[in-house]
Amino acid sequence: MKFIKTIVISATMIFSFAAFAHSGLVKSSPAKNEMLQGSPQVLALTFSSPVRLVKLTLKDGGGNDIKFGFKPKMQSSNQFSLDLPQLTPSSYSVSWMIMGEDAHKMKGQFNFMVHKAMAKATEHDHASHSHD
Ligand SMILES: [Cu+2]
Repeated sequence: MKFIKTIVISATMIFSFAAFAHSGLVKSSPAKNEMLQGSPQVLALTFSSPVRLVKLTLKDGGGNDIKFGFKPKMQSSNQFSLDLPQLTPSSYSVSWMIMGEDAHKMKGQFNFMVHKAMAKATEHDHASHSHD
């Protein structure tokens, strides 16, 4: 009985790995947890295989939706690049949802941070805030 249980657990783990490897975000700009001096101009996402980007939202530290020109497209691609408006200093969270060619949906989320553009990067003081 114990032997059977072990097999079931192993099979579940293998299946999870397969689902994870299916298609996912491999690169972004700004990168996950990146700290920027000043507003980024674009939000760029690279996925491991062609997908449809069905949802993409950007929220500031106060939970406000930042409007930019994202519209879901019918064509699949593994790269997406969207112009951003001027972002004020805050922490931002990006949420995305993709649909693979087999209609498999996957979503994820990452954060980045915009600091005031400074003459000297060394003036940046981390005592006032934290990053996660
Ligand atoms: Cu910082």
